[in-house]
Amino acid sequence: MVENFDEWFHDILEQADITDSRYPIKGMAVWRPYGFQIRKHSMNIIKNLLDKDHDEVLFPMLVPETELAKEGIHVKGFEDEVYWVTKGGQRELNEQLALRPTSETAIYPMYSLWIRTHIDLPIKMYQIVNTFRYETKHTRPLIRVREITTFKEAHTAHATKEESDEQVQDFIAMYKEFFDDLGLAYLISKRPEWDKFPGADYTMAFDVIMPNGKTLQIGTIHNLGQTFAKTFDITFEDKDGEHKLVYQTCAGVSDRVIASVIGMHGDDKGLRLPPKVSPNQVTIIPILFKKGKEEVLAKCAEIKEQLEAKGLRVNLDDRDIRPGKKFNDWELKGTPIKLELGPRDLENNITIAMRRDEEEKIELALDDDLADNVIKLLNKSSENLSNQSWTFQDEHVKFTDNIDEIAQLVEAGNVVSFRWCGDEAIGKEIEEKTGYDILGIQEEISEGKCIASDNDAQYMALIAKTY
Ligand code: PR8
Repeated sequence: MVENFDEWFHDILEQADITDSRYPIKGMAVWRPYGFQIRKHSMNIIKNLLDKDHDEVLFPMLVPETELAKEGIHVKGFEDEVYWVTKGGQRELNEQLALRPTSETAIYPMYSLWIRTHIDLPIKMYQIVNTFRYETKHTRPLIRVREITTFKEAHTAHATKEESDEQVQDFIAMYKEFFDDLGLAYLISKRPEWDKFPGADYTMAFDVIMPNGKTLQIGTIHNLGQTFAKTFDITFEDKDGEHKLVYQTCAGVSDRVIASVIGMHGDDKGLRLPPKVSPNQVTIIPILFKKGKEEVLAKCAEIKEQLEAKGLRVNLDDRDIRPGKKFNDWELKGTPIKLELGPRDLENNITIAMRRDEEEKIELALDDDLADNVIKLLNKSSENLSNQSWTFQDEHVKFTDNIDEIAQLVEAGNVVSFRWCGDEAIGKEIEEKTGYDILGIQEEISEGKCIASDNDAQYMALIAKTY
């Protein structure tokens, strides 16, 4: 799987009924029922986190060209990626309309109307929408799509720069919680100047390391400073009656999060889904013989009810096919726990539990504690997936002081950390020489020399092969 991860990833999406890429537009796939459930559960997690502190809104999908074009740096960053609506029926539109690639230019003109005085601040809103980007790099389902179907974008405005910096930290904490729930290990870095969001003062990014060693950016938080406030005239009257520009931030995560869940946890047999997002947390597989069939099925239905009463998502696979096929299907689809029940188990009043993340088979008594015991196993499974991800990451970040060693380490499937002076020209030189991307800086340091110059090092930085 590690050797041909891209192929594995492509195949598993089809085999496990996640998405179907045969839709006749490049970069746009169909969510199939099983994938849609994973999408729904993961969306609910982030939605609940956002709901604590943000108001949900919904803006139109079309943005007038005049608004999109207002913020020069921003539009430059997106101009090659915008889809345009130019006609209404047979008529050319007076003004062409952009399909939002992201919604700054849709939202901020309205913020300018809504924000009047300091009591309107902070404003914290989010929406979960589809956005469109005419990506020119190789498209891949979930990873680089032209229609992002679950773009969770949050937009905030504040009275002071300090508050906006705090907001960035709050988003980081929120995304950590989200990714922790999915058992994903992540690297956090401050993107280099040349790779920040168009129009941002600075960008903080979360990256995961996929099994083939390539990194995937799965979430970004941008401090927008006052750039958009100036462009869209977003001002407020402060306590002293003075008119001031707001400070803004925005943050976003996409379908890529699901790609990471699939990629980071999967194995040769298929998906290994974290219980929090798995469509079925438990799949019950009856082992049926002619004799005692009714009793076994009745008991399975009873177990299903017992577990559902504790809030679990349970599937009873009573399809008329061989149990072996059912086991394979659910291995492939990654149900965290399978419960097997045959006539002999029924006689012994037990069921055999199998965790997808481990080989071990566990006997559970069919008593009142069954649901609690299953929940314990689910928790262990979550924890194990998370530990495995973090261990993988720890083993795949390697430090070097020698620029000539970077290629060898990256080609062996690692992300490389190195000391850097922070100079942009030197940074670009490092990228050019190695052919990889600097993800960003992890922390400030005060020891050692830059890997590529005589300058003192300022930062510990990361470089990788990226998606
Ligand atoms: C913003 N504005 O837009 P960002 N396919 C899948 N996922 C993608 C793609 C793609 N083609 N492009 C980006 N992403 C800001 C923040 C509102 C919200 C994912 O930021 O352009 C990446 O994981 O950095 C990225 O981190 C996230 O969307 C946000 O996009």
